Amino acid sequence: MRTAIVSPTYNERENVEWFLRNVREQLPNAHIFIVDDNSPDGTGVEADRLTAEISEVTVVHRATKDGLGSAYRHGFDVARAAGYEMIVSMDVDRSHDPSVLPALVGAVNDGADIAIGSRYVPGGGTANWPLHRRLLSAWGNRYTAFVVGLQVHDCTSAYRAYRATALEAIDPSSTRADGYAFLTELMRRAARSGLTVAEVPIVFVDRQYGKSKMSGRIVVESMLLVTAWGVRDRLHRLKSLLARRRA
Ligand SMILES: Nc1nc2c(ncn2[C@@H]2O[C@H](COP(=O)(O)OP(=O)(O)OP(=O)(O)O)[C@@H](O)[C@H]2O)c(=O)[nH]1
Ligand SMILES: [Mg+2]
Repeated sequence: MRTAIVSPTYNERENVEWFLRNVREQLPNAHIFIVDDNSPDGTGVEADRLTAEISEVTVVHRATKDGLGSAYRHGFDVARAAGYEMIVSMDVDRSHDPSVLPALVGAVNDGADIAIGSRYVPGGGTANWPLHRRLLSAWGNRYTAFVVGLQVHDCTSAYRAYRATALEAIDPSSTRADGYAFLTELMRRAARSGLTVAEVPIVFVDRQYGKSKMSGRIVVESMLLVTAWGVRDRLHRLKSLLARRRA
């Protein structure tokens, strides 16, 4: 399958060259789209310079920082319009190990609609994350899976491979959330569309270079949205149950 990698960047100057070289080594034929939001540290300029040395790289420049969700939505649209049959989403900050790429892409080639790089299946985990971050992520995921009724163990991992037809069914452009909630919303839609999801174990490595864009606002956005979806789904079920009784 013709494959594209979509990777948003904001101030990843210390990471972008490492990222491009390692992804190129793992998947020699995949096209890489970097979506840069005019990083003040010059990540976009550095990525442009590297296109001369590393094949099949396109840098998509956007004028202002508009959030991770928005950058992924934009990158997915660009890759789909270019006709790629499989689209991988991946962070640039070295948290997503490029050596997992063949397994991730392999799972979609073997028939899955979506393959998730998962921290919460046997063999997966997190390296050098502080305790509060580990607990927040692990319990956030359990809470989300329970409330939204997902069978997936890691619904906030951004490291994923999608069949283009799966993205079409999910329609990411019509989502609004920005942080983890964006990733969860895509999984919720995938489940509703009956798409098959495979999980490939990953060990998530905390970033060593550059600054985290994680914030309290992102966590709150995610928890509120998940709770609202849970309540809405249950009300919906209750209503159809009552309607059936009355009939
Ligand atoms: N284009 C664009 N990329 C972004 C934006 N925010 C984050 N990114 C990129 O999205 C990826 C994930 O962002 P991170 O800052 O690592 O967020 P995180 O993974 O949730 O948190 P940490 O790993 O703790 O930093 C990285 O490649 C970032 O450079 C944004 O507003 N615009
Ligand atoms: Mg990160």
